[in-house]
Amino acid sequence: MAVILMTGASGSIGRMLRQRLGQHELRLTDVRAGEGVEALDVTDAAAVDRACRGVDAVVHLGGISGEGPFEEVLAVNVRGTERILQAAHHNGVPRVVLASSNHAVGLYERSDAGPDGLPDDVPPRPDSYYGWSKAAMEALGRLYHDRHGLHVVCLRIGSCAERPADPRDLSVWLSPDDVARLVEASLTATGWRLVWGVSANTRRWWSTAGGRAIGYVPRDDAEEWAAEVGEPDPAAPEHRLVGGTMPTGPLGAA
Ligand code: 15L
Repeated sequence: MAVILMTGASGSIGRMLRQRLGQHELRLTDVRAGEGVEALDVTDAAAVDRACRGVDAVVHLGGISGEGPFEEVLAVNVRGTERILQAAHHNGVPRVVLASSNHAVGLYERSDAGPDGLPDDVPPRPDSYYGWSKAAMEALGRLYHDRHGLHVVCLRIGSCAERPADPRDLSVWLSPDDVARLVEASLTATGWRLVWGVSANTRRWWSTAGGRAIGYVPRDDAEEWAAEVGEPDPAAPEHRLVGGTMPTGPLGAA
């Protein structure tokens, strides 16, 4: 059991994790207070520092979760993550799990994947300002690992939802139970790591190596919903590209 500070606890992934990480003492925070959730603006360095006192790990989910104006993703995602890492270091918190995203590398294509799938640690190739902010968060995590020895696991999350919603999800879905398994595994991992956040989907084309290395064993498979979501169009860019439709949307549009 660990004392875990969770940011973004009222978001969709936060809600999934709250129900599934009950064996830990969770300190739930979000930009707005809610039931059992304290208000924490991740860009407020003093408040973040106070929130990090006496915790064993931070699960940092808070931030802008889709494309937005550059200044906004810079302020919230990048500066907010710097505040978290700084406060973790200052308070002797050994471990931070960062919610990165497939959009940090959204412009890779299926043809870039080798026989073992697209590696977890392919260099950044963002598909949007949002994806760029996630790549910057990963780099900040590396800085804090290299300079201060923090263990930082950056999760390159696919499409995390209760159920697959469209044909792309047949490959990139991350189920609620698997995201909990992934975070649980990340809470004992060491070093600085990039790990795909994806379930055991039959049509997965992203490597399983990074997850295996930290003991993440996904169990769910989007294939169960294949008939409902329909078949992908193999010629469509969203089928070819890691980032789905985000790489073809306008830069900076909320
Ligand atoms: C993400 O990182 C976003 O937060 C989410 O809104 C989806 O766009 C997801 O990736 C995805 O790629 O489906």
